[in-house]
Amino acid sequence: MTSYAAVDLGASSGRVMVGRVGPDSLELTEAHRFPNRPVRTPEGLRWDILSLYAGVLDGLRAAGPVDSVGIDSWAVDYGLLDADGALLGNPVHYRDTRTQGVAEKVWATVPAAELYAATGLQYAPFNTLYQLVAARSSAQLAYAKRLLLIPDLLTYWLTGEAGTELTNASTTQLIDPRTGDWSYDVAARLGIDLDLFAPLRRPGDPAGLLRPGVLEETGLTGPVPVTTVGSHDTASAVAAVPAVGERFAYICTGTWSLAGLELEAPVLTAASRAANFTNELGLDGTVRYLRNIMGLWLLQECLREWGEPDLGALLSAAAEVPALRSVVDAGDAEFLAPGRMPARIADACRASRQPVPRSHAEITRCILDSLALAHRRAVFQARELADHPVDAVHIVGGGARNALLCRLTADACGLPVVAGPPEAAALGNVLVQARAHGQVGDRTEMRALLARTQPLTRYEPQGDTAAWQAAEARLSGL
Ligand code: LFR
Repeated sequence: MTSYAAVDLGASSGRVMVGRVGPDSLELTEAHRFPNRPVRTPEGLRWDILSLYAGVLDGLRAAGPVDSVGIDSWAVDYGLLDADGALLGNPVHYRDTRTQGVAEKVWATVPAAELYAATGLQYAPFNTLYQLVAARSSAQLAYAKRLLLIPDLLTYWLTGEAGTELTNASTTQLIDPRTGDWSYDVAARLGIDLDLFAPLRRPGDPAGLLRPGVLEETGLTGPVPVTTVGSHDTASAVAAVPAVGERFAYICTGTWSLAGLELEAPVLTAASRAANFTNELGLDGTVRYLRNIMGLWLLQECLREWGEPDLGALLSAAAEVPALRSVVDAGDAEFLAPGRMPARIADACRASRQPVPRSHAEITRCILDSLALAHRRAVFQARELADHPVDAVHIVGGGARNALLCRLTADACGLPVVAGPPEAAALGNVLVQARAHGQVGDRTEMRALLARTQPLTRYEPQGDTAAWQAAEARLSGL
């Protein structure tokens, strides 16, 4: 048995998991879980990166002896370092408003169609490219000598070595998905200095050894290597989709729903751009062809406002509410910012002349119906735009535990849903480390090991297809 520590940071919590891998076994246990609480400072919404780093150290201490460590987190955000390697300020949260109106400025220099053809990335206001243009005249950026994406920053603090992991770099909108190298032309035209980025590294590459100070603080005995994994959490989660064959779609659920396909090559067509599909990079040169859907963020924000009621009871009550009474566009950037979520959902229903959900159960049902509908839309469009057959939909991540969401997604798509594993990102992180240490083979073997060892639940489609079609038509007409 070999033990790997997987540090997996999500937008609302971080965890350090320990994966134990044997010849035909894979077990995951949680060593430590800690909250991730963004802070609204006078400058805007910021990540509390020091408390996250403290959580990582606590987690490594709780994990005990491990053979390697890997780190993944959400994408696009970064820390800036000065010439001494010291962090300049708290990393800006991707939900901060600084990028409002920036895209239009960027498109005046590099038209949106050209940007898509060069980078294959969906439009999202928070892509690193827009964040860097928003920060253009800031003192911090002027002083910065190094930019490290969040998992690369934590790796740097753990090992002293700086790199830019490719799957996460592909979310910056500065990478060409055909070559896996920087999009030099786009960067030059927008005045973005690519020298800020440390050299690219790929999942499986060594990322240094835990520094003596880290060993001391965590009680670990060295040497302990840090191994580069798919450091974008979604890349790690897709690596852990327990699919057999290639005819599958996946939905990585958590704060976001990332719904799409694993492809061998990017789809850079005008139709794909119009549908706002992204071509992010995955393991072994694969493309994560997917769309961002607001996801369980909609529900998390309501729960926060309602004082965190019991989720199980709420979901049971939501299951009893009549289906598809009101739906909102769960892909709408209107829902990106935090705050007043129940009211914003009610407003969206009112504006589209649908019944306004009032009780907690009704609002929850509206959210889950809307998510299932957005899942359907993304799976159907991806299948068509990439001309790729889909026999089953895999739901991985936290939403795999939400039976109502899984059932509604199966019904909406008219396809079987295979739900699990819920800790897909951590498992993908562990498996890439295991692979780098020669313990598992290629992606197919990794997936087969997951399918054999992880409990999965299958949902056969049962719903009324016509009702979902009608809801889709209603939504398209909004
Ligand atoms: C999911 C995720 C998405 C990315 C969003 C923002 O955790 O990484 O893939 O679009 O967060 O970084």
